[in-house]
Amino acid sequence: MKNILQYKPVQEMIEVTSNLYRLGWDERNGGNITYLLEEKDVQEVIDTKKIICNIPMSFDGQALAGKYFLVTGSGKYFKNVKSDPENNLGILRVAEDAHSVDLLWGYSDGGVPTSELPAHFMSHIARLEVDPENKVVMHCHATHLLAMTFTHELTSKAFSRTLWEMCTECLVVFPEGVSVLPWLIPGSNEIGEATADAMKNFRLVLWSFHGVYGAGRSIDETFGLIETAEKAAEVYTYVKAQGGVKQKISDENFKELAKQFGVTPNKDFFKI
Ligand code: 2HA
Ligand code: ZN
Repeated sequence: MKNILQYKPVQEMIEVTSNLYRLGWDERNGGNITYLLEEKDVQEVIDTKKIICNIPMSFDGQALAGKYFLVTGSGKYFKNVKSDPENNLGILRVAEDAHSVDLLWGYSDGGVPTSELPAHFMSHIARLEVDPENKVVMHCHATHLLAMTFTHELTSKAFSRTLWEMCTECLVVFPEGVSVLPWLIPGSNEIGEATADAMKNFRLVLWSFHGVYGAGRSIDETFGLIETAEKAAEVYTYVKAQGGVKQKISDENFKELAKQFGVTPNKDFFKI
């Protein structure tokens, strides 16, 4: 057996939670991450036949039955993942009954997976249908995006247009835009279903007055996606503080950009 602390997904999880904490996007127990793992890799670091405990889920995870995930713990602080990964992270396998998970490693003080497991697993199911290589779902309380949900019009179209206009790179990084959800109760199946529904068409979903969800093929890609949108929201904050927009990236510029980088902006938000 290889040392689990040398296992790349565990190392990546330590690094990204540390970065999210350092950036101030995951205070206290804020934020949660789920990372789909390859069975053969998991078998190299733990005995997958040894089940520590079985933890019920309140929704149907049939599409994920038998799949393995590295998941941040409920009530755990991202600040502490680096110094004690085995307590703050867990490796789970979705049980064959599809309504529970088997804990195979981690949560060493008797903990359980993130309270946002419904939103994460439902989002994985939605993303895997449109991108079989999707591996990561990440939630954090990115400061400027969160602030913008108090001051900006709360439609996906208006929000996406503004973010695209704040940094030239945005249209290239998230041409589909962002989906904006109204305020909903965290941890509920309702917010999970709404997030997953949005994830069929978007990799970035904003939870009004709460934070953001991102999905991607790797930790780097998902973090980079959130980071890019958050940077645009930060620029928006400065632009507002400096007295507002005096000139901007034109629709013509966007068309040239889309052509140059071979991306198709969301047709509902931008006419090419
Ligand atoms: O886990 O961020 O949305 C803490 C949260 C809930
Ligand atoms: Zn949250």
